Amino acid sequence: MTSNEFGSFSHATESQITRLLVGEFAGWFQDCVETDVLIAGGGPSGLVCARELARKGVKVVLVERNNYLGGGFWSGGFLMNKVIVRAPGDAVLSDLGVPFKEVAPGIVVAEAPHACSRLIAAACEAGVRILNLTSVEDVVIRENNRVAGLVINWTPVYSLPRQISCIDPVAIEAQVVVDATGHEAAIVRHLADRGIVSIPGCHPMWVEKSEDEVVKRTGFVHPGLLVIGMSVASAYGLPRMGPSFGAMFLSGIKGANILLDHLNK
Ligand code: 48F
Repeated sequence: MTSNEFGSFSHATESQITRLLVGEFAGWFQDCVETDVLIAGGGPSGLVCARELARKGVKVVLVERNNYLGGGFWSGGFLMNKVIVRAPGDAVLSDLGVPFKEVAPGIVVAEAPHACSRLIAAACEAGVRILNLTSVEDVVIRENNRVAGLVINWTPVYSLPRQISCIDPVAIEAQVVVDATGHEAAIVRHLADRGIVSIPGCHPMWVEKSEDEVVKRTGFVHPGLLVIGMSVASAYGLPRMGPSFGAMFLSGIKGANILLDHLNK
């Protein structure tokens, strides 16, 4: 046994650590493969929606292709780490316990790292199951093209040379899928590629119009598939909004409320 200034670390062997990791992950992942709500994208809208649902007792799995969560919420735009939120979106910052100051009537600014890390922690504390470094590569379809889940693979697989990356994906089934993949609207796009829906893409910037419209149009875009956040703008051809985050929060909350009704929770 070795020791240090704080005492000695508990006993462990290398094989034991490996076995514990595999066992814990396998059991946890088994529980993820069937869920109430499956959210693609861990940006501000996806995290707010996931937290809201999980804290009301809904089983939520969130899939994020990056190693880190937060999407565009780590920076307020143009590599500046302050985030702007227009009222009434600031209520979400208050709820998360994020400090902010009012810099113009109804416009507040917060530190992006503080706001983003609080939001991630809140989603984890609510019980959201998170699969990071995991990319959505397709949708699962049932009768009448209802979206019934997502096809996923580990993100690093897509960086491998093709000759060594013939690795089949796996799938997660869900009662409802949420597209929170931002401007890409990656899940809606999988349907559009098959001619099942159309996707106009977002229009040029107009913050005042965009934030209201994104919240208003948040909802089901197809059976089994709900859009929130900037995916709404891409799905409906709405203007983009730039670095203003109130609509991302309120779209996430509206999406969660629609799903609570839908799932009778
Ligand atoms: O882009 P993102 O932050 O989307 P959002 O929640 O918020 C948009 C704002 O950040 C900002 C804005 C308005 O304020 O214009 O851009 O709508 O987060 C989207 C997340 O989805 C992930 C991506 O890595 C990001 O973290 N994502 C995108 N495609 C996939 C994905 C995919 N195919 N599989 C898994 N994750």
